[in-house]
Amino acid sequence: MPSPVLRRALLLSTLALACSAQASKPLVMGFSQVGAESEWRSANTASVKSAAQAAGIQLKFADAQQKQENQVKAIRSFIAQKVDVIAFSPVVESGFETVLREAKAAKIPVILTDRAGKVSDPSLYVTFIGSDFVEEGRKAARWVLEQAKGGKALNIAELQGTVGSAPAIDRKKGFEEVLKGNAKLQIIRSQSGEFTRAKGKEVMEAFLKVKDGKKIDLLYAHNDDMAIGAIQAIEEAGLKPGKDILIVSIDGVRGAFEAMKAGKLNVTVECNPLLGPQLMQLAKEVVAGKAVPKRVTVEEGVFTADQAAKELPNRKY
Ligand code: GYE
Repeated sequence: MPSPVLRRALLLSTLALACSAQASKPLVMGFSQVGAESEWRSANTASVKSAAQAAGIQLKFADAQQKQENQVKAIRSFIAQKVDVIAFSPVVESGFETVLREAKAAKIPVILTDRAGKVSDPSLYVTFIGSDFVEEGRKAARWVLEQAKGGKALNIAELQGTVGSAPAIDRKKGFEEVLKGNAKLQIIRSQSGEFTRAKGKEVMEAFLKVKDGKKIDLLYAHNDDMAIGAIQAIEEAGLKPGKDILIVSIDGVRGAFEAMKAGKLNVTVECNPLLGPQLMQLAKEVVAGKAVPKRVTVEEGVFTADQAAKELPNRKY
């Protein structure tokens, strides 16, 4: 039988070991990504993965392939695995209420990232980090207004993002808000290109085939990938993108800068996908029980074709 002093020393060292094991246990994050639909998304995924690694956070990553049902399944499986925190970028705005209640009941904090979600009870998520999509739509429209100076009329075609997604809803809203009341700037065609190049091209082809006597003067695409797809369609129709049809899109990915350098895209509104480091920081604070702001936004700019060559080497995505 060890002496009482030795027993106490043994007990203390066992406790210390247990505590340090607890302290070094990595935080586990379940992350449900939208998919791999665009250059933006790939950059966002890379940022989340590398930031998790740098922060010593164990990441359980699930790709929803642009389907809400896959996201709901992924979130349920994160709950079953008792992760420390769940982060996800909602494919569409509504329909997550039930699964978010399940996460709350399991006491797992949820962080919304990139895309907002609509819930009746704001306590169902801790914080939302992402861009101001309405403002991005306004920035695109302000550029359109400049092109229409002197009372020029412009027929506008719009390629919308995924139906029901926050960026598609908000980018349309901000754009229309700025153009409102200007009879010479009309959106004559508008359809979803699902944020992909292939669909952007397909829908633009259809737009160009409509025989109603209205010529498209300007294209507003809710992301660069759809604009890049549309550029192909415009060229195949024998027209010059960036000249015969002016093009404004959103994201600011490398492909957009290359298209601007080639004179085929006129302007891109920046939307920063490199949210990983901020997300990991927030996750640590949330799990540690610290108070965090309910909304965290990202600073962004607007780039025109004449800036493309100079800016291209600085682009990180
Ligand atoms: O603009 C688009 C992507 O949610 C902000 O999703 C994101 C959007 C981005 O597919 O390229």
